[in-house]
Amino acid sequence: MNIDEKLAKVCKGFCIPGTYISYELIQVGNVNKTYRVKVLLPEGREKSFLVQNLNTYVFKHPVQVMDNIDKVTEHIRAKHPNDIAIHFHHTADRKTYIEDGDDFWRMCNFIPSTTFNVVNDLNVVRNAGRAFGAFQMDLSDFDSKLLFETIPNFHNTAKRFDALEQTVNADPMKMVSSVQEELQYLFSVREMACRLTKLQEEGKLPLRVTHNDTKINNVLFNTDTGDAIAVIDLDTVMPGLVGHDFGDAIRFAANYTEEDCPEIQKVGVNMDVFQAFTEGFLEKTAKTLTPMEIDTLALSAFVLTVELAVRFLDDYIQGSPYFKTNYPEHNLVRTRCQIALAKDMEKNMEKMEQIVKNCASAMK
Ligand code: GN1
Ligand code: MG
Repeated sequence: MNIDEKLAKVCKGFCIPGTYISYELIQVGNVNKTYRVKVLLPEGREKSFLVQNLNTYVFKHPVQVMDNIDKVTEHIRAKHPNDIAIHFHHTADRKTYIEDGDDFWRMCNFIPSTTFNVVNDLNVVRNAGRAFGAFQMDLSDFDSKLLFETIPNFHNTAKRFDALEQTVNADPMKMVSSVQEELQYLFSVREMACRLTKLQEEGKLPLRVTHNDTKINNVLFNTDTGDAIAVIDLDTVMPGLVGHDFGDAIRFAANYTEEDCPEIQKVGVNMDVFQAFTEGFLEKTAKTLTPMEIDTLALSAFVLTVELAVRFLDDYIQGSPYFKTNYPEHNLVRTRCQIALAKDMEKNMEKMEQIVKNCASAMK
């Protein structure tokens, strides 16, 4: 079956009235495949939907992913019944997914909006901070025991380092000798990068329900006003630390470049973006966070950047089975970009800490 036939079958399976017309591949996201699908409705109008093929190499239990999303979106919807939100279509037997051979499909409404891979508009950045902060606060009364851990130890930085060590020892593609410099840097910052994991294990940082994949392109913005419309990509909503969301968002949004920029001399933390995101995020969360959570926010940006470098490099050494790549060295380029960013964060750590402190006291 070709992709048009598959997508037409998916539309039918989700009981969409009308006929499938065409699709457009959406080039966002490093694991799942996303299509914007056009359907001709019976009344003659065209309508877009979003169809996704979930990556089951990454998500070993995709039904659990959908179950989590259902519960979380219902919880949020109950608090904001009038907000625009993602909702998934159901099959005739009320499932939010279709399993067809190796394919795992889901389908939701298409929300006209703008997304960003790089942002310079500080208003947009502040709104992204507010959106992720509000998302976490909306889930502060959600019982985390109801959630499956869709990817165990997802942000356990120490385990990510252990995994890299194992891959290096196995060296399945004989690539380790070519990445010595990268390995050397990463292992030199291992202790600092594992501080969040350690504090969590010592019970010094509370577990919350977190998004865990807070790239700014996971926020949909109103094209005219720059206001955030919705937080999307709830595949990894799980118990986690506030710093996982804050840190990953900074890693992505506050970098001058995209996360796979090959020109590493351009990579670095944009402190204005750091400040704007922090203002928005703390506006929503400062009153709830513990002093230790606030004190470790700046560190978390470094931690998440190193963690991603470790994951990209681990995947590269294995021949890139996990992340989607556009060319063979893609994961190496991503690794180098994250390392350059981590180095710049080390240099700016005191400034970042000061900004967090100032914003937190202003918001309390
Ligand atoms: C993956 O698929 P996407 O782009 O939402 C990854 C994140 C990484 C990100 C790096 C489940 O997210 O953890 O931060 O790539 N998601 C998963 O771009 O591994
Ligand atoms: Mg994701």
